[in-house]
Order: sequence, then C-alpha cells, then structure tokens
Amino acid sequence: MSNQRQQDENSKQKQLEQFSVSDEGKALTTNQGLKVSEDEFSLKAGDRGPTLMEDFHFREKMTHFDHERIPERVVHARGFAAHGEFQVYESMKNYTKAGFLQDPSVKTPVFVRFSTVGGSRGSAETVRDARGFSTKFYTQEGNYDLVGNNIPVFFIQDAIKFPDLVHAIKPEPHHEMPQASTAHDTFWDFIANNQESAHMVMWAMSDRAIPRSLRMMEGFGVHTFRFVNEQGKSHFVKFHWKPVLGVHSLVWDEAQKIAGKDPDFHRRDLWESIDQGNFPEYELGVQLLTEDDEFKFDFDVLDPTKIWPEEEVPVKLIGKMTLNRNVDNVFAETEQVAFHPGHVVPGIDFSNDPLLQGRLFSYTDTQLIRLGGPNFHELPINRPVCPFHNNQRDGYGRQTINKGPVSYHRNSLASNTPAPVPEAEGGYAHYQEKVEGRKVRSRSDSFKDHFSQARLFWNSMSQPEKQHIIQAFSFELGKVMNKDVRQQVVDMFGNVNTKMASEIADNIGANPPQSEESQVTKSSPALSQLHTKMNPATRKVGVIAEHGVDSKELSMILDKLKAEGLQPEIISTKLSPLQGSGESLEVKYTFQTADSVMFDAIYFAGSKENSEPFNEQVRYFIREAFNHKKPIGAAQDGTHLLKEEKLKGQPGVITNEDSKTFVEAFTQAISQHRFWDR
Ligand code: HDE
Repeated sequence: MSNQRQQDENSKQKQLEQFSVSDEGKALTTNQGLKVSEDEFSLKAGDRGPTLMEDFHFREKMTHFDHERIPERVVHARGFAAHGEFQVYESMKNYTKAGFLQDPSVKTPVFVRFSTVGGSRGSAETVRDARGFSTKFYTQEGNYDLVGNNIPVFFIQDAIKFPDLVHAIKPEPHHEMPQASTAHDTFWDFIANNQESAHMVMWAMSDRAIPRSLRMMEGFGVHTFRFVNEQGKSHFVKFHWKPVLGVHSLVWDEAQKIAGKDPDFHRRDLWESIDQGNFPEYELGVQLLTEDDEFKFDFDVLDPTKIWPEEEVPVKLIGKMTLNRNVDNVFAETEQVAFHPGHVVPGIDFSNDPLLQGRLFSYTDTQLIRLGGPNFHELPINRPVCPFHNNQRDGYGRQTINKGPVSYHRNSLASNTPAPVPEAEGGYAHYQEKVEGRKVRSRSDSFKDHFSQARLFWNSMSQPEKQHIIQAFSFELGKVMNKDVRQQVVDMFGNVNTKMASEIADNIGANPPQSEESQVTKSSPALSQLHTKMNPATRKVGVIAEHGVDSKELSMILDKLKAEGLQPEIISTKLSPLQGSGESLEVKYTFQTADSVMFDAIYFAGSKENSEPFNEQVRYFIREAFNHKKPIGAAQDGTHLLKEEKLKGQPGVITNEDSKTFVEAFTQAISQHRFWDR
C-alpha cells in the first residue's frame, strides 16, 4: 500500500485520535487540572449546615451539567452515525475533476449519519418517516457533504415552504401530539393544500418509509447537481446509494411494535453489525445527463418532486462505501457533526433547483444556533483533513491560535497571504452558467404536473406493495379527526388512482374521489422492492428451544446457519445455558426480553419436555412471525407444533420433512425476506 493511500484512509481517524481522551485509571481533577480529594459531599458550614459559595468544585461540576444539552436538530433530530471509507471504481475524470473520484486506489474517509426526520431526539426509530442519509467525505480538497434521504423526491418544490411543511409535520403545538408521526390533522391538511407533495407522499406511504435496517435502504441526493470536468464541461447528475444487501422493509404492525419493544432498533442493528465485522456497504451510483438533454423529458430536471426513471437514465455504479467503525462518543461525533449541501469540492456544483438553493442558506444558519457560534468547523468531527487558512477570526469557542498581525485581504505585511488559488491550481470556481430573467416570485409552469410521477410510482408497485400503501393511507387518515381534511386527501389522491383512493375512502368513511385519475401508463420496475437484491447475510434468526432439546443436532443446525451468514440467537424460558443431549448452549434471550418482531425468521427447535406454558409462548411467537409474513422453520421436535397450528405446508414454512436440505431451504426462504402470498 502506498504511503499516500495509507495517509488518505487513516487521516480522519488519526486527526480524531488527537482529541480522544480515556479517563479510565486517571486521577479525578477539576477542569483546571486540580486533583480533587472528595466528590460525594459538597462543602458545608457544619455537617448539617448550608453549602458554601466557595465550593468551586461543586459549582464547576453543577454548572457544566446544567449546560450539557444543546438544541436538537429542528428536523432529523434522531440520528445515528458511523465512520467508514469510500473508494471509486474507476476514474470519473470524463465527468468531474473531483479529486476523490479519480483514483481507484485512494480510500477517502467518510462519516455517515442516518436519521428519522420528524421525531425528537429520544423518539422511536421504526416510525413511518423518510430517513436522512448524510455522508461527509473528508477529501484532500476539503469536506464534501452529500446530504440525502432514502426517498428520491421531496414534499415541496421551493425552500420557502420548508418551515410550513415542518410545522405541519411536527407534533401539533397546542398539545404536542403526536410524536414522530404524520398521522394527524395538520400534516394531512398541509398535504391536501400543497399538492406538489403527491409524489413524495406515495413514497412515504409505501414500505420505503419503514426500513428493516439502515443497512438495507437506498440513499438519494434528491436534487440535480452538476459534475464539472477539467475541461469545464458540465453534466447534470443525480446521486444514489445502493445497499449491497438490497432494499427491505418491515411491515407496519411490526414497525409499531418494535417502536415499543426496542425504540433503538435501527441503531442497535447498525452498531452490532459494525461491531461484529459485518460492515454495511453501499455502492454510489450516478445518473448523468448532458446539458443538451436538459429539456428532453416530460418533467423539469430542476424539479425535486421528480425522479429520472432508471430505465430512461441508467444508474452508473461508480464506487463503494464501507462503514467499518462505530463512533467513540455519540455527542462529540454524531450530535456535533454539521452537514451542509453547500460543502462541495472542485468538480461538483449546484443546479438551480429552488429547494437546493434554499438549503444552501439554511444549513450553516441552523448550526449557528445548534452548535452555538461560527466556529463549529473546528469541532474534531467537522475538521477537514486538509489544511484550512483564511482571515476569519474569533467568535465563541475559537480553538485555533492564529499567529501574526494580519487577518485581512489584501495585505503586504504577509505578502498578501493566505492567497487565493487560481482555478487551474485547485481553487473552487463556480460553474459559469448563463442566467437571465426578471426578479419574480413564482413557479415555473414546468413544475406544475404533480400527479404523473405519483402515478408512475403506483404503477410500479407489486400487488402487496399497493396493498400496503392503501393500508398506510387508511391508518394515517383514520387518525385524522377532521372529516373535511380526510375527504380533501381522498380527492387529491383520486388524481393518482381512482381505485386506490376509493378503497382508502371506503376504509375511512369518506366519499369516493370525484377527481380524474392520471392517464400515465408507464412504470419503473426499479422502484419495486420485489426486484431488489435478495441476500440472507446477517439476518437474525430467533431460535426457540428448551431444556432437554436435542442440543447435539441443534448445535449442528446453528453452525450451518452461521456458515450461511445468518445470525441465530437462542430464546428460552430462562437465561441459564441450555442443557440437552450434547454440549450446553448459550441462551441470549428469555420470552420476556425477546419478541418475534426482533427477528427476521423463527426456528423452533422444540423440547422433549413440551410443557404447556412453554408451548403457549412458542405459539405466540410463531403466530406473530407468521402474520408478519416471516419464514418459520422447524427440523427437530418443533415440527409437531407447526402441524398442530396448521402452518406446515404454508409458503415460507420450512420443515425437514419438506426438504432434505433443511438449512439450505430455510436460508433460501430467509433471503426471500417475506412471504406476501400467505
Ligand atoms: Fe434538510 N435540513 N432541509 N433536507 N436535511 C436539516 O440542518 C432544510 C431537505 C436532510 O444528519 C437541518 O443540520 C431545508 C431535503 C438531512 O445532521 C436544516 C430544506 C433533503 C438532514 C435543514 C430541506 C434533506 C437535514 C436541520 C428545504 C434530502 C440531517 C439540522 C429546502 C435531500 C443532517 C441541520 C444530519 C437537516 C434544512 C430539505 C436532508 C434545518 C430548508 C430535500 C439528511 O438546516
């Protein structure tokens, strides 16, 4: 490995290490370094007397604690992050001069933060919502942030409406309910009265909004950006992250139950995967358009409520990102990281998408209140790995000690340095797009078709996915109290599909829509999760067993499942090791600490003892897993219970009686994710 390459991939970690501290084994001191002799009792005038003002140790400790909290992000407050690296497959020099996209041997350090959008910092993670997918690339030319979502379009077309949208999504101000949910009046009132949201709402009501894992969802840059190459030629570009494990989701009932059983479900999944060396991977894809093709489509390429269907503009996979290190401290890293779509490097530029243009203002502004001043770029997680010099000075929390008298440009005292760098030598120069027009507050007519792509999305869904969308609308609108709002939404989505809107209307006691449905017949198969990659790797199998089980055979099956990349974990009545015919086996959960919703599949090993309370628990597990369409397996004494429950022979229910190669058949079923045809 060349020195350059080594330096690149470790540069961020080395930088962070300079700020890392281990307190273990050290003497307790004040922040001034004074050793402290007592940390349990404040200084008092007499054993039972008042605390004294002079107790600087007490005051320092308490004051620091009183100031521990910072404002949570106004959106995307609930997030979780990890470190990793990115490597391009081949030079992208024909399209962009971005340094980190040139050399396949260079590994660029990255920091990725995933988030829900609407909920507070402590809210549950499996709620119905878009997920943020923000990546900071620490490149040798400065930080590049790709601040995306797992849904490729957005609710609104102009940034000026963002505060309205977010006010409508957040808990209603008079009673602060509901938390982390769009199932309430103000959200749907906003939707019905801002119909550009139709396409995004279709995605939000689909399975995309309840991902199985942060490792199993796509990411999208949403806006159209620009790539600019060394020759100054520009292409429009849309960014995609494609998860190597495929795109998979929970079912709604399951998602709601997990929100209670394990509100940390997604971060736990990410943390444990990285901890165990199952590093999440995503390929970076780009859709590219020449400037000449800008007006070739029946939508405006600047409109953030539109996708470029992959079948029309193919996604070229250009590199891979691997997340391989958990954070050391969530506050210092995950909470203090500051993303900004305006953090770009030479070779990447903006389009005139009015949503993107507004974001370019908002992100620095929000950090000023959230992180308390203009020096947040000095926080370890936000520092670039390349040097940075300018004439900015002072402000709250300034850490850099800038030497010398000069802090202005132009100067002679420092030979006019720090000096601007010409474009040819790496200085950033904005793409010289020609613009002209009158100052207007308006929306281009080319942004006014709100339903064609919402309809395209609907057309692209499989039957079960369509059913889930109808159920999601019915759930959400069922929680809307105002009947007029319900009806407005039904009428709005009648523009997408009459049958869909009529079924929703029927479920929520509204009238069928009067609107005309879109006549779009096109579909985009890439949008259906039924066409995603099916990969069993890292799937969790809940293995139910009891003392007296044939542990010899069970450990053989466990080994085989592990060899297939699955993660079997034993659930039993007690946590004590499972005794049986062979070696004793470690029990990870009891019926109190586990639930079927925490697993991708259930394997019932059974028990010789076969007590009724035990069987009752097993029936509950299996029934629930069955209702959530999950694979269920039994190859030992467990088979009889599946027969009793009349589950044997159902799709995705695998026993050794049905298949001689049980483990292979069960693994195959697990890779299929869910059995919708039950
Ligand atoms: Fe954001 N968004 N956003 N957003 N956004 C924020 O910045 C904003 C939009 C996205 O993990 C805030 O640091 C405006 C689209 C992610 O730290 C804030 C508009 C997309 C994150 C902000 C949008 C996003 C944010 C709040 C409309 C997908 C989390 C805290 C023009 C492409 C970043 C913060 C993280 C965060 C403003 C729309 C993605 C207030 C004004 C579209 C992933 O600045």
